[in-house]
Amino acid sequence: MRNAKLDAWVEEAAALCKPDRIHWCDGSTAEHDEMIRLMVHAGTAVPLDDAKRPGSVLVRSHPADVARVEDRTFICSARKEDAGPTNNWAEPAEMKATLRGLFDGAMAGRTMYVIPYSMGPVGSPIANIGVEITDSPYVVANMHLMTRVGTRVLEVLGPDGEFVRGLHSVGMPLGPNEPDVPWPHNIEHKYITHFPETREIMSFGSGYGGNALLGKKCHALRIASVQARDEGWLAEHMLILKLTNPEGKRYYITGAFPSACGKTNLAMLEPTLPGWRVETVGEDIAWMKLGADGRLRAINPEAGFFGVAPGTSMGSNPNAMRTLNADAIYTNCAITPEGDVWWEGMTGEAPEGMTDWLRRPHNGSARKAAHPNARFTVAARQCPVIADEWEDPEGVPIDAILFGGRRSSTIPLVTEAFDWAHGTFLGATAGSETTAAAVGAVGQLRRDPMAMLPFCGYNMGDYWAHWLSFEGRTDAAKLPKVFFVNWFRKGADGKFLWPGFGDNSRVLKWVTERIEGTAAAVDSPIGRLPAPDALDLSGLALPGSAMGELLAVDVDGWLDEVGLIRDHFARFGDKLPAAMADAVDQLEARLRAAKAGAA
Ligand code: TSX
Ligand code: MN
Repeated sequence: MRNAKLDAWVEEAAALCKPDRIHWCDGSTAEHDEMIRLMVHAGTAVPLDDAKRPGSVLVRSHPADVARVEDRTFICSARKEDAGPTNNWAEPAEMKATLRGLFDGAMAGRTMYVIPYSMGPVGSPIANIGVEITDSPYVVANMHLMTRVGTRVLEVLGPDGEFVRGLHSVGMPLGPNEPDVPWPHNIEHKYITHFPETREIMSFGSGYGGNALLGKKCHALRIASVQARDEGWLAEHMLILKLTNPEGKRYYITGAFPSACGKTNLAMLEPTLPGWRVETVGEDIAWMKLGADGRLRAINPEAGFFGVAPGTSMGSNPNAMRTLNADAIYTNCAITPEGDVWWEGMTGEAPEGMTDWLRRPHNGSARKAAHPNARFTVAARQCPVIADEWEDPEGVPIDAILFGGRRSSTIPLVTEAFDWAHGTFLGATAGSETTAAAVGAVGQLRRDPMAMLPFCGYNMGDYWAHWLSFEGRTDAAKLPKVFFVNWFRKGADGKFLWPGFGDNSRVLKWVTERIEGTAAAVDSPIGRLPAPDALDLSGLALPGSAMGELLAVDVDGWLDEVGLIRDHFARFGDKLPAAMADAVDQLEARLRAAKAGAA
């Protein structure tokens, strides 16, 4: 059973890109093995030691193609204002003309792979089908792990089903006698473009991560956020975790965090509180739709993890380390003489005799062994704490939404929103201080609303209006409770006040008790805070003053924050929903009243 629109589009793409051959992906193990073999023979991949890392390879990219390229990422909506002030915009017809020039003959000497994939369990009412055309076997192998690929998807698509079109090329055609290179890409021209109105993605010149694996950020966030607005649901940059308390009661919590806040670590947490259990439904993206019962239900549209390797260890995330025991693709890590991978933070000391990600000896070098954005790709089903219901086509009912950021001052350990609109405000004002993991100055505050700054496919002001609209779509009591968390507040001595990691289960416990109405909270100008003694600190030896500092509302600090929030909101002009402007006015009024009362 052929899909006529798909056949026509593949024919059109082949006529433009002029590949040597076309391969329709079936998603089989044999096909995956073939992609790995092709990469090994081309010098792209190195097989790892069969005893230490069975079925796994290390890939090293070109040093000029190591991360998403936000300045080369475009939203090509018909109207510029629909892209908004946080996106690069280009006129769709002009961008298509530029891209047609670049894609013309771009796959010469290469194979054009056609990858039918499902974001979400195949056939789920919340899932969505896409097709990526690519000339990169690395992309095919990663898409095998990150999405559901193959024949079953074509069956669900049917003869006239709709799908998101993603055309990708590394942008390096090969002449008749030209040898391939280990990491083909185009050093001069890189374009990651989205056409939200026609549900199309065109990506040229990069083979790396979110630039090239089009199901993830391009489809599941940028295009899907527009589909979600049009159809009344949410496509979010969120983990989904299942939390079970000692009585066996289950809760489902989503969380949006900017990069370098440990989102993957939280999704796979090992609680220090006895009897509590965290299991993973997803660690990067959540698609949430209102169910027949009026509750938000979430699926993880992905099938794998494409995680940042540096910093991942048996200490920070033992369940991620256990997931990586076999059948993983590592990108831009270092390799040991024994054929194992290594990255900064994996173990206390760097092994002797490594070759770094630039293929150079590491001994005695001042350079990092792994690139700071080195990655692992692995199937989610290998995670030892993957939740049984992670592939439930109906999704899981969401009880709470966490927003967070890395903030050394001002923001308390946990704050509960007064209501949905206030929760939307907390998400809209989220920000994080930059770390050494990204380029630029360290410790600068960057606003990253809902952790969606690089991923929202339309005007962020309209996006907040869409969030606000959920209060009118269902009973307010059925919406998840919203919280803001900050694991990174520092004391006067510059040290982290909160131990973080497994002890974050203490905050999650309070969240569930707020859902049940059994834990005490106190109203503050900024939201509801845990009452003294409401957080379970049993077995935790914190210095006497730490809890007070973690939950303190520094009114003057917050009045400064109000000014920063006003600057942030000013970018959105008249697209800023009135409820968001009101929320900042009300916050300021509550802070001024508190200050007058204290004086
Ligand atoms: O992932 C982190 N989480 C969430 C865990 C579920 N990290 C790592 C951030 C980089 C990705 C954290 N770092 C967390 C955290 O909760 N907290 C911190 C800060 C911190 C770092 C080290 C210590 C304590 C706090 N160590 C000691 O106190 C010994
Ligand atoms: Mn992400």
